[in-house]
Amino acid sequence: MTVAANQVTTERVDAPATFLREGERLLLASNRLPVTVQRDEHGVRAQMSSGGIATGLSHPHREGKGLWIGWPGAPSPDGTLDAEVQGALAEQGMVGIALTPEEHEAYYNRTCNRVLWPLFHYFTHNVTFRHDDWQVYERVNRRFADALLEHARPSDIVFVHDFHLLLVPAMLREALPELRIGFFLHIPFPSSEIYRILPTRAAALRGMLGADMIGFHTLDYVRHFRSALRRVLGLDVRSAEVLHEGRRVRLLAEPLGIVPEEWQERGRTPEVAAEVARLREAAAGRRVILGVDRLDYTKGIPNRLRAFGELLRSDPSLVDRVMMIQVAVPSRVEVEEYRRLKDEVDRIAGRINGEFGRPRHVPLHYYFRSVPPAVLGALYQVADVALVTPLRDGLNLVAKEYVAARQRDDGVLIIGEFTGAAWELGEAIHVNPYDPVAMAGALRRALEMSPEEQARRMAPMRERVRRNNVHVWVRHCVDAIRDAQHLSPTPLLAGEVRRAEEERWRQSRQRHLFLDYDGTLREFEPTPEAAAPTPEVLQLLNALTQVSGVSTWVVSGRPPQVLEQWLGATGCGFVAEHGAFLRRPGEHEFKLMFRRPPETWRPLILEVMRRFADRVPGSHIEEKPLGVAWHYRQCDPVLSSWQARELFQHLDEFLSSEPLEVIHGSKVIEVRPMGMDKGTAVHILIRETAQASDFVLAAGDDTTDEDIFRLCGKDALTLLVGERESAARYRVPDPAAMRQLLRDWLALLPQAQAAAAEAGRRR
Ligand code: GDG
Repeated sequence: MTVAANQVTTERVDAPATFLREGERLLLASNRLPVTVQRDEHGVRAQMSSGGIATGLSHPHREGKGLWIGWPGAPSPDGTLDAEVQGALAEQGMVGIALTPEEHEAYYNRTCNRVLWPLFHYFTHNVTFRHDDWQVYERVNRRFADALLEHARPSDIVFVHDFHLLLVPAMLREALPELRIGFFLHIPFPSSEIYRILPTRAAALRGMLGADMIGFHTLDYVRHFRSALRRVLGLDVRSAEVLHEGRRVRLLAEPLGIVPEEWQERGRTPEVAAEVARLREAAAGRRVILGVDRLDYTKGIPNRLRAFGELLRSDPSLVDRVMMIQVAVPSRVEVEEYRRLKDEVDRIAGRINGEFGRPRHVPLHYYFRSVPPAVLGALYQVADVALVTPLRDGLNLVAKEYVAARQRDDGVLIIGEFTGAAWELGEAIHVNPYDPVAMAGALRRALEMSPEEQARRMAPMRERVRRNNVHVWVRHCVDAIRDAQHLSPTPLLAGEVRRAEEERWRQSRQRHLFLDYDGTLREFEPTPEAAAPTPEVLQLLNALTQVSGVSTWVVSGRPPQVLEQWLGATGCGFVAEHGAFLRRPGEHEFKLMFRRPPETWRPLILEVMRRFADRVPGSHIEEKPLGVAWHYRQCDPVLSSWQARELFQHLDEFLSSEPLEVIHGSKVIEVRPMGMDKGTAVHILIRETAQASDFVLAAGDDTTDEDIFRLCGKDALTLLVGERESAARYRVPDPAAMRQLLRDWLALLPQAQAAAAEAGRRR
């Protein structure tokens, strides 16, 4: 992960102009293209549209020499875009996606704007979910993925954006496993408590995990995303990386930047200068407070206007000295909540002007429309105070633009605490947007602030916005996409390597198999007792033990009597209870490999474990001949892993002076005598047969199997079953794949072939 947003300033330098390497192109995908296609008597025209993503990605698009795939803004009744429209878009490096009016309604208006947008912004009461709408959402995501696949070259970097396209990364990954894919969420990722409300929560997370890099604006969103992965998918995410389906997914906290020079330079054009003069004249010496937003309920416009009313009420003399300009850009006007919001804002604005207006002075100038860039630039310059107080906002570019557009170190930024950009803009006045009195207080403070204090606050923010610009942002994202692919975890045993190992196996004379049981030969079950061997497992072990030249050992943490009862008849050798007991092939007794240590510790450990078992429903204690284990599979993943860490720490400290050790295995915390581990046992067995054995295969899924991987010699084929950080050389996905591999390899041996033929003749 990159460093926290508020720590980055001193580390960054201006990015070079380009972030791509030889032969690479950037393929962008977002719901909306940054243009709206319009048809008039002169033909088809593509006109720039405003909004956060359009602002953020236009520069990387121009630099990226690639394509931008998205919806051009007008529904297509027949679900296609004509050649003229695609032609106009192609001229600008864009590809249009067609949406029928019905799709636009179900995918965009309902699923995006009435489920994902409100939910991710904590407006749960605005959420209305319908499964059939989600199917349309899926279908439209598929269309985006197909369009990307149609244009993608292997050397491209595909960068998918925002909550409209959550499923696209996994769709791309499935079709082109090697493709380099990034995903960026521009809105907040909410606390997992809120996220869990989404009925399709697992599918959406899996969709995002198709990417090599998932980017967010703040560390808080990364934290929330990680706990959603733990809680919803049960994934074990301990760092800024997630292992998923054999790949490493990087999680990045990287706030989007702007192009600050554009705002600086725009401020110096004659057009903006004229606009500034006009606005100053209209203000007639009054101080100007500015708000600029899409008219969206997340932006907190009613609260902000009420705070302005509160300010005037608290000090009526201000009426002659200040004015407020609020630009509210029409947005999502087809959605009911947005229409209601407009009515509410109209009413509040009317009330304020009714109460405080004078014949030649209107205190609140409220514009329900978009303004041209030159006017926006002028507004940023004229404003003495920018009031950016969304109730919840992923980042907020307006705050950064205000800072970038200042021509000197003056002006005051007031920013809401629930705005992602507040992290980076630490010198602004921070307010709780739900508290009108605090907001009015912040306004008063801003209006009274000395020029020295303004400069002290504004100068570092201007510098930071200049440095953390969009070029740096895109470079960090693209680097993280590339890096993730280089850091591939333990590779799958496949292709050439598998064929070479197969050959080595076939050519050997003495082969030794050391196989863990739970999670390796047999799938996990909710309780340990339920994981008895299936006929398939028994058949496989029987077949292995009947072939000469193969010696098969089951190496398990299970106590001897369980292995005896379940697998005793197969004729395998056994290492039980993590190396404490041994039974060689053909023997009937388990031998203790250690002198049994005194057991004085047992009642105490049991008491501690019982306390934890009480706290975590579904967990239970297993007493073994030499050790004790606390199992927490099938428990609430968040509560149980938190309690497990606590128990581990507790026991670790408690046992530091005892000849015991505590291990954290797969959903189990276990206390066992020191020095008793699977690796040591296997090491002894390998040493005994060193002369005779020319092929060693060790397979396991758990952290306790790592000891085997480390101690069974560099020539051994070590196999991790599943995925996580491991010392194993290769991995197979799951126990079924492990069994299949053993069956396949068995079939390669002449004795097994002869036995199969014999069996066939007898039938
Ligand atoms: C999403 C997230 C995140 C606004 N009015 C006019 C106008 N604008 C431009 C601004 C700014 C952009 O639109 C608005 O960006 P925001 O960041 O404030 O908001 P969202 O559209 O909600 O964007 C947000 C963003 O994605 C990027 O990741 O920051 O949190 O919600 O650039 O300048 N432009 C013109 N006329 C206007 O009237 N020309």
